[in-house]
Amino acid sequence: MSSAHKNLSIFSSENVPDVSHRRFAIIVAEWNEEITEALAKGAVKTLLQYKVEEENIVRVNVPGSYELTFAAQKMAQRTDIDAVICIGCVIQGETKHNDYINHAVAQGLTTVSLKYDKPVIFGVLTPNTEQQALDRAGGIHGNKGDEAAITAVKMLGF
Ligand code: DLZ
Repeated sequence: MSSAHKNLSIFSSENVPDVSHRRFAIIVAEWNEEITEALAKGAVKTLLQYKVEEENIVRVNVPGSYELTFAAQKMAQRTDIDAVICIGCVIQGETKHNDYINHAVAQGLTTVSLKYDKPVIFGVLTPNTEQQALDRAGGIHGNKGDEAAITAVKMLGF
């Protein structure tokens, strides 16, 4: 399992459904853009690796992670989207702002997933420092965007 290796990009390829004709939405928060772009790149690369057609990946941006929930709802309600991958990075700051954002987004995405009966993936990093984020966005701990994508792929098998 990925976390056992402390490298988020290593995952089991067993029981992976055929997603070659499935359609994915990737929603990317622009806050901490260097990180979220790296995560989004990893997610797209992984979907292509699993034979998803490029034209079946719909990418949209939102200003910050807090807005992921609303955009996820818009995407999940579309009949031509099978799964939604949400990408963000909320770094702990001097205030507790991050806690409010993280909890709201986690709760919101769960609600959207259950309401529309589709996988909605929480690809949001919640590190204490920017270095921890970089380590998980193509650094020493792999790319959490890869893991978000494979999670969406696997959840379509349910
Ligand atoms: C306001 C804010 C702060 C302080 N930090 C982050 C962050 O680390 N990551 C992130 O994605 N967004 C942050 N935001 C912006 C909020 O997500 C949101 O865009 C604004 O509060 C407007 O609703």
